[in-house]
Amino acid sequence: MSVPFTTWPWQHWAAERPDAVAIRLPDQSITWATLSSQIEIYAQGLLEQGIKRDQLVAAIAPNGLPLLGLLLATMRVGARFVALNPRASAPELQAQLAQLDCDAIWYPEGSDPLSAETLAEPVSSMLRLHLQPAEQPRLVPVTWQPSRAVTLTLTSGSTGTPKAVVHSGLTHLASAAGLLAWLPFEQEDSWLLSLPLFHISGMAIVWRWLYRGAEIVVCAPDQMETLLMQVTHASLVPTQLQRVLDSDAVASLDLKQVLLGGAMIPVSLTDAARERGIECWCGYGMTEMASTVTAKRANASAGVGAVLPHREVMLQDGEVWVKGETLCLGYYRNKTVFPVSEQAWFATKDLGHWQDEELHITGRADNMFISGGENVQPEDIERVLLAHPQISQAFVLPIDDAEFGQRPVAIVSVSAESTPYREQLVAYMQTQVAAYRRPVAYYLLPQDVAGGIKVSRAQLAQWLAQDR
Ligand code: 4YB
Repeated sequence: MSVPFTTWPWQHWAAERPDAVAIRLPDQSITWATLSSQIEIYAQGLLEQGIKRDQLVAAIAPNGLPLLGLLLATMRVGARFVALNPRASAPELQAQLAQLDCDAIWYPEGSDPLSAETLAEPVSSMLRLHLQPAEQPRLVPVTWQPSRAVTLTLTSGSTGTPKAVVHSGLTHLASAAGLLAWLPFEQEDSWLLSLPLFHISGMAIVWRWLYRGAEIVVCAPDQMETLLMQVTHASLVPTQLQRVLDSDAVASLDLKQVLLGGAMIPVSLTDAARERGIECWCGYGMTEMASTVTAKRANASAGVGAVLPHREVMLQDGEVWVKGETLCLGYYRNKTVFPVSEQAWFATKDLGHWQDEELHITGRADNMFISGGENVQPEDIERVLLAHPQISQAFVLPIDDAEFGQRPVAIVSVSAESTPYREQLVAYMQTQVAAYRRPVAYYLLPQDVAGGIKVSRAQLAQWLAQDR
């Protein structure tokens, strides 16, 4: 990909279309010209507080203008930005900050995500940043160098210990360019920042906006449903779309495209959306590849589409390997960026196959377990459960068993909990899958695990072992 900008993307758009709206908020619009000058002033504010090139700035806040502004101002001074989940507990956040060895931390005035009185070293001596305009404006002596590291994004993967994935402006822009070569997103369109900036799916929205010079719509998480009615584009995980379809808001939507991803996307869901006039795109991607790798307009097939420009996909022994211009610079450890692998290819641990030039994802290699000598792939059973009209979410996990080694149990969300869902599911599964793949127990998905964008299997396993 040839680099599309010779200067910071917002400065490019401020020169090209100064009066066009860049950011829309529930009560205010900001043009590219205003945005660009504000970023200068806030970037100078960071310099005054001592932030330097290559330092790491951590932010703990829900999506909103301050968080987005800090991301842009941090990049502007040549520092690196990492957003952390504001819903994580204080000990979790402190552990992440310590592991990242951050130079500075920002969180909104009035919030106390780290529980200040329990702050311990090294976090207690990290610089506490304020989002403030410069007192004595001066030039920010950092130029746009697209291959420099700009963001870190935590991804938990299968191990549970999050890895910090480093991307440059170039890897992010290559991701945006490739998706937008297929998915129409024009300058008069608006993309809702509908997923958190601490996840690659939220970060990718920012770079599509910067790449196109279109409009981004930013709101607090509790205003999302209202603002969905005022945008042309949104990225959603399948459960979010299900919630939208179940709500009254669906009647007044003006959405042109919804990009889905992050988990298996049931065809029944995209069919139901189309019936309400919402066109869906299905994507498959991961943090290491700056979000989407394959995509397609939703259709009758359960596949995840073909490989987007600037990426490559290869299957080896049934596992998906990826590479390309969107591949991250590496993982961040001990203030150093380590390449994700020795080769150019990254092993996703996802299992897949090609069918009619389309990639199909069948599950993750590391979710497989053995029951009575037979291989059980949980996602195969989950797909059958999800085809049941009452089930909106399904997870299958192993529990230890003296006779079989391990056996599957199912954790589900059902549409009407009052009905005797267990009996129905037992009868249904008897007609659908072989005995060794039938769950030996059914549980309802606990609310505290269901929140957030992705249900963690590690957390579900812990819940099964302790709290059930
Ligand atoms: C899948 C999967 C799929 C991921 N089927 N398993 O902009 C986007 O592409 C987007 C739009 C809406 C919602 C999410 C996204 C994403 O970026 C998702 C990217 C993501 O989930 N990254 S991750 O690092 O947190 O997890 C990656 C893993 O998620 C993959 O390795 C797969 O196991 C799984 N996954 N899309 C089935 N369509």
